Amino acid sequence: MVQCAKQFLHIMSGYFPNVSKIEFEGPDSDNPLAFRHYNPDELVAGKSMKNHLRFGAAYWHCMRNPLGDPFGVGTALMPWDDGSESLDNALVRVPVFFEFLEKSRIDYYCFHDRDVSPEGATWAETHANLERVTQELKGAQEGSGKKLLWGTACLFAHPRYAQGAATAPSADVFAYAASQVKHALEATHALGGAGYVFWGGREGYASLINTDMKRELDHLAQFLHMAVDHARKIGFTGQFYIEPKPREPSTHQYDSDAAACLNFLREYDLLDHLKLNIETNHAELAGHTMEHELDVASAAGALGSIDANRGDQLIGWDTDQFPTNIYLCANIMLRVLKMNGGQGFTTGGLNFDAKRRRESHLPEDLFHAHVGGMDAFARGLKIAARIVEDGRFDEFVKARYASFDSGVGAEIESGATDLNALNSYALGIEPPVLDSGRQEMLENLLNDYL
Ligand code: XUL
Ligand code: CO
Repeated sequence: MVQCAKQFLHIMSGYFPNVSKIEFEGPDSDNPLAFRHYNPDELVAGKSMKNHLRFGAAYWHCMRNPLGDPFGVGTALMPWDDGSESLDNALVRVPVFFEFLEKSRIDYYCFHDRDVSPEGATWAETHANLERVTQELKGAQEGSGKKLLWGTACLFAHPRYAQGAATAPSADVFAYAASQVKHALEATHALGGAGYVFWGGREGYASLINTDMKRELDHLAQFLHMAVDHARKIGFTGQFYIEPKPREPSTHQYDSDAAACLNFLREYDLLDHLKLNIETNHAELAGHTMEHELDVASAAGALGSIDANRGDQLIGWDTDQFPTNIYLCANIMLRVLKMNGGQGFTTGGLNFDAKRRRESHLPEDLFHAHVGGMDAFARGLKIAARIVEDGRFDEFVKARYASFDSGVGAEIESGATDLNALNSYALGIEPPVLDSGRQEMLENLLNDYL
């Protein structure tokens, strides 16, 4: 009944009556709800902007984040939402979200199981709720052409996961988590998801005083192997990802950064099955730059997807702000353009894992936030494409390492030499003379492209 009334409201005016479909109006537009740079079908380096960028919206931030903080309750106005954890209310949110995707021209979305469907009175009812909402999402996808970039399971919000999920000290909690992932994976598969993410919610520890780290890591690896095996059984061929983050909610997360994730995947023979989903704010919390994390993942052939947001240098936590820094977006897109041997994203995309500030509580602020992020990345893409096309950075870096292209350098790279041979070689040459690294010259050159 409630659902019918809400749907009637939608037919009358839409859930975002103050916002019409966002159009590309070019850089001179003064319309705050128009794209100045993101022109979805415009070709950049031979491919449409929408196919380069593969923007995704996060169901959790758009539909479920009330914008609360530790000092105050949520401020977000969501007139369609009755605030209940009912299945009816969950079903009401689906067309709201798809109207948002349609009007903002975002082609993909991502969700946790518990963002889209509530826990039931029993565990079986919880699964049934997800199946019901999955049908609704499927219908909405078919009606709109929108696609699922990735799905995931929320293994961190419910009190049963307070001490971890796959790394909990309780085997029954592990079993619940496994059961939850089975269903989340099947929902993702039913929706044609291009990927499935494991972000290590509470897979970490608050203190080592009560923790068997080795055992917990072994369990996490078993868990991921089971997910990979189940994907095979049900025919899911999407890409699995791990999303690194150093802390929050745990004091120490096992997936602390790209290097830690890669080491874990390699140690447990999972590197063929999982790539990394790198998030800007997480990179910063790990004491790295986003560029560093992307390069670490990429060097291992494991860069898969990106959670696009930003942190705040004055605040030490995961603020999940919308990306606006064009310099950073250009540096990110430089790396995306070079992914997968120059193909860019294949399964991945730019998911706005970002939320409005608590002060931006009106529904239309969702649009301002995403339009700004999309325009910032559109500019980043165009800048990056010019840099790649000009080739001056690539030439400089190639020339910097040219001594490894032939002679003794080539022998070092191919493993054809040893310490004795290099000792004789070093004794026979003049002391090495270095060329300048020219960091400042290159920083100036980068600014020229902006
Ligand atoms: C948490 C975070 C998650 C993952 C999905 O910081 O980034 O929302 O992206 O679980
Ligand atoms: Co994220």
